[in-house]
Amino acid sequence: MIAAILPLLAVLGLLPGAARADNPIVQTIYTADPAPLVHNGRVYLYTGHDEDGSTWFTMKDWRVYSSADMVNWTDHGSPLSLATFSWASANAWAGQAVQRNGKFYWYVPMTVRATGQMGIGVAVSSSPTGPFTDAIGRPLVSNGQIDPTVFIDDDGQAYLYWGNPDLWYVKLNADMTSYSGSPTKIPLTTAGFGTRTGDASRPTLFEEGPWVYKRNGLYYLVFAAKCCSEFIAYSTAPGPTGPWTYRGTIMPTQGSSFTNHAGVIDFNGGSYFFYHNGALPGGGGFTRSVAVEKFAYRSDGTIPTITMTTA
Ligand code: FUB
Repeated sequence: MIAAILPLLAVLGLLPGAARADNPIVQTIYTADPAPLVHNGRVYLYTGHDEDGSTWFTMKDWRVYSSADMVNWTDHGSPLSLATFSWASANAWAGQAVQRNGKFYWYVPMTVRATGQMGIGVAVSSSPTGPFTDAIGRPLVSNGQIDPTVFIDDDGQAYLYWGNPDLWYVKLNADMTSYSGSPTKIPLTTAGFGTRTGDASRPTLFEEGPWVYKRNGLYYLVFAAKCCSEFIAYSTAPGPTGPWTYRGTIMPTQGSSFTNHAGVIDFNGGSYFFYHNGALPGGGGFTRSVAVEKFAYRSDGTIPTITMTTA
């Protein structure tokens, strides 16, 4: 029995004396699209779940892990799945959770059964590990685009950003489950998001997977750039809606995956960059694994190049 449990403990960094969690963070299943959340002295890591042997992004549920030290990770299972949303039919893709007023709101994209298009739902729980329920019983937004990131500014205004091929945002109301005004397109200029060559329909590097946050008064928009050997790049702005200035590449590679997808946090005095690749045995573009690297911002707030420790 002990012999059977030891490997599981080891991959989750749970062995006594473990100094550092190995990458990938999760070595028991394939996980993708990491979205970390710091709450009450722990990092909660929300991920997607690639099925064994997948040949497409046939994802059905999301997973939660947590850690108090970035070494030992606890597996909280799957508190959210397509089955949570009566209106959804497929494609449990990249989301992000946030805490407000003692509740946790998890924004996730899925196929809307009635239209066949991607839409974004919002699930709610009183615990970061769930269980989560569908907060409104319908998509919050539904324009065929994906990869929501949620950000609450210091003045309490919350924003939801998402998109591929465009980049959209909307101002969320304080209830976090409705919004004011209409979804607005962020202008994808080459000054804001870099220059892509070889695809006249997509002149900038922005592909998908936006991740918005604020640090020392500067707004950051980290994103997956240029399908289909995606790398992670970022832009900064003086405000939550821009104007954005392209700042360059953070992580130049995607390992043996062809996508990459980032989440960035500060925790216990360190800065951490989460991403995914295909580093587990059998891994690849549809069998991905989440990983993390510690890094330090430069004194001017720019982000250095970050290298994968496994690919
Ligand atoms: O995991 C499915 C999709 O792949 C995500 O929505 C994209 O960001 C890419 O990682």
